[in-house]
Amino acid sequence: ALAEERVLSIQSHVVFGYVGGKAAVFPLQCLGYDVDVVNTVNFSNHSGYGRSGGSKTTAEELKTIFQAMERNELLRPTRLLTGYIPGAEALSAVEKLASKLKHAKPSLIYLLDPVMGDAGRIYVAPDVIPVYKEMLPLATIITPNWFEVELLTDIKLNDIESLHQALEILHMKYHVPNVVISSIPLEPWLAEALPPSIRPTKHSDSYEPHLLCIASSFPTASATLNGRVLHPSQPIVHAQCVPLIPGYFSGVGDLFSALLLAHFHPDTTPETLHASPLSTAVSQALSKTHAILVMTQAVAEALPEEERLPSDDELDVEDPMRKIRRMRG
Ligand code: PXL
Repeated sequence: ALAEERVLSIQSHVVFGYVGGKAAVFPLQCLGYDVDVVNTVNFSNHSGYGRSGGSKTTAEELKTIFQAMERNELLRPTRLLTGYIPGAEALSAVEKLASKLKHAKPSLIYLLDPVMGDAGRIYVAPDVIPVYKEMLPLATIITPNWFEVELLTDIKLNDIESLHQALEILHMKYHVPNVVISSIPLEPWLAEALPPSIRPTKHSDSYEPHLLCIASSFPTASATLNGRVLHPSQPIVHAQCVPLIPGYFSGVGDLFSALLLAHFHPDTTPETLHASPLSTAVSQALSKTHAILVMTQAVAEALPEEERLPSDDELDVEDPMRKIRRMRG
């Protein structure tokens, strides 16, 4: 079946480096998917650098591309992946396409990554927020980070109660069946709230730096536990901690979302309370993303100092370790 699977990927293109489509398309192809690629921007590099050159694809240009594809009968994805789309008008054009595809083919698997910002910094036009809220009911899976969950739900996440509330809004108000929040900085209050079985060990009163990944899904009518049918009244939440790899990486979220979409097989993965199509895909995406980061870090460390470009200072970004320490106070 995989041979016939076709992903339509709508996200950014950068010449240098691996974010957006550059991070997503090759892994999807390696996993056997045909990938149709729409570039939402054509930039020299990602926005973490002080400057970049290039242009955004206008809403008109996107509509022209979608229209021509439709007329030529080239619009036939089984899966849709959307990422960095920096303006509201362009995002509305993508919304119309997603809606058309979903209604024409209800089995379409749509992974919507609401790329808006990270750690309190928004890097798209803020008027995309209401458009993303409107698009949520079309999605099969969404992959917001911690900050993007706050923007989508208008809930400040500062305890387990607010996290539950935010998940409830995404599932019940916006009807998103699968929500994955990856790379949550594991602050002490969050670590304390985890079941001991997944809590990292404590060394001299503090936890080793970890990121938490949460996958929350609504069981479908056919979900079972020990042979008994589960009733879809409560979401099933899986959580996993991964050791934080120190350093600054870009495009990790884009890579993770692509891998998650590639490994999500709702028709062939059994659904139980312990494992679901979502949790199975998340654990594969997490382990592969982690392996790639370990190799990336090893390559960076082997380079002579002056070639380790771009450095954090040049990028004007904060080291995630420092960020976690700052957030912990
Ligand atoms: O990784 C998200 C992303 C994708 N595409 C472009 C970006 C960013 C984040 O900065 O700048 C162009």
